[in-house]
Amino acid sequence: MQHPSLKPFPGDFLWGAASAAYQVEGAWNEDGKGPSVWDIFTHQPGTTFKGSNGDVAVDHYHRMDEDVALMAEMGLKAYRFSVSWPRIFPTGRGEVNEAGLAFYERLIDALLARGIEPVLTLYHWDLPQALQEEYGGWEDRRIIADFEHYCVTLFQRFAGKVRYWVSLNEQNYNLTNAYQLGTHPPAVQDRRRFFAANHIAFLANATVIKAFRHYVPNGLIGPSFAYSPAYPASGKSLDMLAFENAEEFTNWWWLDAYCLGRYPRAALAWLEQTGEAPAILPGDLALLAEGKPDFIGVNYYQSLTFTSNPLDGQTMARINTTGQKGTTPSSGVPGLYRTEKNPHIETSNWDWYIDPTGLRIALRRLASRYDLPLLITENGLGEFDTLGSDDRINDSYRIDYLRTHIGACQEALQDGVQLLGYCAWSFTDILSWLNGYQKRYGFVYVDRDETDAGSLRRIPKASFYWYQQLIASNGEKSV
Ligand code: BGP
Repeated sequence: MQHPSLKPFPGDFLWGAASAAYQVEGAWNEDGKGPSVWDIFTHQPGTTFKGSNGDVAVDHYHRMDEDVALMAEMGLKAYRFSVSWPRIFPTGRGEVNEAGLAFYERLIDALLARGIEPVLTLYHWDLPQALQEEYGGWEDRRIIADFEHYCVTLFQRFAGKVRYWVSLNEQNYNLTNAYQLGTHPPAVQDRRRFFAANHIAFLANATVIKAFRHYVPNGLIGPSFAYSPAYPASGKSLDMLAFENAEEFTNWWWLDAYCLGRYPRAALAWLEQTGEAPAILPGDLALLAEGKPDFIGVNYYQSLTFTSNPLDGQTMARINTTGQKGTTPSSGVPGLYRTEKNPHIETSNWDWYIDPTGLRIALRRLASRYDLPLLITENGLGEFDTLGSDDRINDSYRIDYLRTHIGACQEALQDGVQLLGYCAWSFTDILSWLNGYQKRYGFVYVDRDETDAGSLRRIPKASFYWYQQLIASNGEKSV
């Protein structure tokens, strides 16, 4: 569709930016916080880029007032952050740690005082280590009650202050790394265990959404999903079939479970034949149907292109974590699909495709299939940034990325998509889980690297001032 003209963004559009607890807070063992699986994992040699970890991160825990002041200066309308479960329940359950709740209450109050809408993520991967050790975390159904208790504690405390809630962040990406690639804790490589843990996470997600209806009747809740829309490598029928396989196994498997309360048929049939299908107990599907979201949180970074893959073909491969362009191998599932280079789309230094039209396609596919409002909970460009001798960071490549992707949002709105807002990833520079501090995403530069916590000084980049203008003009001024 080529629209002759575009309507302006809605007046209440949420112009935002995002972060996650482990990636910004630091203070990993302060004020009663218990260890998360990431605290333990990153302290083991060889697990992350140059041994980087979130012990200090960008010290947001101690610099929260300064960070919120910068958000206000920028004119943000929304700030998405996550709560660290082991800050609230150091061992996952039992006694609540009031100091943890108080930290988030101060953050929420500081945001509200400046007219910034808090968007609270309940789970951005930092599972309490105690629950991992006690019963294997997401592999045991006992986690459902513990997760519900933790979430209800937050619902009760913040119901009157927080309207937008995200349940699980990128269950698809996190559990694929945790149980297929072995690159996130607990570093397992076992597809059967992957599908089993993933099923339990769906049940936990539906359970807290059900509880949410009772405790936060005026709020809105949904999961954030890492959506890379699939493309076929060519018009050949077998590439089209591979693309259908990829869409069904890497996307609809999650989104159908969240939004329709069931698994896609062909994918489930395949997994039943390979013996990898999760155990679906009586009552599970009814629970999924009772816990459907109000919106879908969309984390969009890139599209992916697929071709066919024989039964003895390409298996899953690890992502580029160095920023050396052109080093990402093909990755796939034998008998289903494998990724293929797309020669038509340029990439970042980490080989992520820069594809704004892919975002429009993503939003339209989701809106048409699920008929739900969408909220972009992450979108941004991870790149090397250089701090100039004049203390400036001219990240024009990031501005180009954001401008074109926000343009795609405006076109998607014209296409009929109900888009509530756009949260760029990320507000400040942050710890990238597997890429250290060199892969920067922020509007605000933070002076530190992998080995040295540095001065942690905050320096707004050129993109900061660009986004400030864009917000002030409600999306009109994207010069
Ligand atoms: C998403 C995560 C974020 C963030 C982002 C960028 O998967 O939800 O937490 O890390 O991706 O990823 P990366 O840091 O690997 O570049």
